[in-house]
Amino acid sequence: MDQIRFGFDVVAREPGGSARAAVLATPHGDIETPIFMPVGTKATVKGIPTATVRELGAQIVLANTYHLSMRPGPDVIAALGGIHRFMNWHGPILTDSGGFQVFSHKDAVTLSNEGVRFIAGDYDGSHVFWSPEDNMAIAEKLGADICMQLDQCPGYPAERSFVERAVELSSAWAERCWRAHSRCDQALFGIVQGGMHLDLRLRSLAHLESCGDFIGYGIGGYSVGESHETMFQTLAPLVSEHMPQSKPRYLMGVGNPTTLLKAIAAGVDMFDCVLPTRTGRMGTAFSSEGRLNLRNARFALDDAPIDPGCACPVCSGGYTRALIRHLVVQREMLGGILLSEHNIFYLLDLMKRARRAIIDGRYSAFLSQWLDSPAAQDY
Ligand code: PRF
Ligand code: ZN
Repeated sequence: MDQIRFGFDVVAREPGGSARAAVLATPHGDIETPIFMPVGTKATVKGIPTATVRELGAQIVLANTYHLSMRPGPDVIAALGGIHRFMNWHGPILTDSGGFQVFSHKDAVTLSNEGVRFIAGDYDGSHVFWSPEDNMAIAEKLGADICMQLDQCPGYPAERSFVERAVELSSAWAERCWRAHSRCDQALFGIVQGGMHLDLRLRSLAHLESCGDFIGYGIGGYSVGESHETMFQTLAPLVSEHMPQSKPRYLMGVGNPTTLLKAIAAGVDMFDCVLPTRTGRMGTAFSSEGRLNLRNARFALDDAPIDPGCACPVCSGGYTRALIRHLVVQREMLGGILLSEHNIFYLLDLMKRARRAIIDGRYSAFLSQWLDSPAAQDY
C-alpha cells in the first residue's frame, strides 16, 4: 500500500541523547513533534470550540472509536463526510481503537483470538462483538488521519503470564488489523504492550516489525497504576535502544508534565491524556508553581491571572483567579472551560519549549532546569 501522504522527518536530535524533534506529515497537515494531543473522545474537546482548540496551539486532536461507534455510530459520521467535517476540526485527527475503554469494563469483557465481546454499560447496555477487522472497518468509516490497532492493555500489578497472554493477543490482532486496513489516506499504528517486562515489550515490538510496515508505534500499557520509577525502568530502554529511529513513537494516555519531559528524553514523540481537561473541569490548573486548586478560599480576592507567566488566551484575557474560583465553586460551566483551555495551552507550550530546546541542542539542560523547578516537585 502506498501511503504517500505520510512522512516522518527527524529534524534534530539531542547530541549524545535520544530526544528528537520531527515533522509528521498527514493528509490534514504537518505535526511538529514532540506533541501533546488534546483528547476529544466524543468528537469534542469537552467545552472548547475547535477554533479555540486551534488558537491554543493544538496541531492534532484525538477521538475514540469505541465512543463514536456507540453514538452517533460510524455510518452517521461517514454519511456526513467523515470525522473531520463532523467535528469541524480540519487538522489531523487520531482515533484510538477503543480497546482501552473496553477493558476498563473488566467484568463484562470476554476475549478470544477472534476478538472481544463486551457490554456497552456506559451506553445502552447492548452486547457488542468486535473482531480486529470490525474495529478497522469502524476506524475507516470515521476516517481519522491516524488509527490505532485493537490491543489489550493489562492493568498493574498483573501476573507475568497474564501480560504475556495480552502480548500474544495484541500481536495476533495487530497482524489482522494490518491485513484488514486498506485506506491509504489513513496511517495505522501498531501498539507495543508487555507491561513492566522488557523482554515482553521487545517480543511485542519484534512481532509488530515482522508482521507489517506500520507507519508508527503506540506504546500502551503504561500509566496504569505503576510508579514513575517502575515505568521508566522499561520505557527508557525500550524507546531509546530498541524502537526504530525512523518511525513516530506515541506514549498513550500520559499527560503528567514531568513524565512527558522525561519520556521525550528517552525519544518519545507523541502523547495524549485527559489530564488537562479532566483536572481542569474539577478546578485544578497547571502552573509554573505546580498544581493550583482554584476552589481554594485563598483565591477568593485574588485578581491575578491563573498563572501570571502564562500567555494563554485565558491568562492574557483578563480572567482572574477570583472569578474562576467563583465559577468553579458555583459549578458554572465557564470555570471548567477556562481551566481546560489554560491547561491545554500549558502542555502544548511545554512541548513547544521542549522542541525548541532539542533544536538548539540544549535539551538535557532544559530537562534538568525543569526537574529543579517548583512545578516539577508537584507533578
Ligand atoms: N492501549 C490503547 N489505548 C490506550 C492505552 C493502551 O494501552 C493506554 C494506556 N495508558 C491509554 N490509552 N489502545
Ligand atoms: Zn494561562
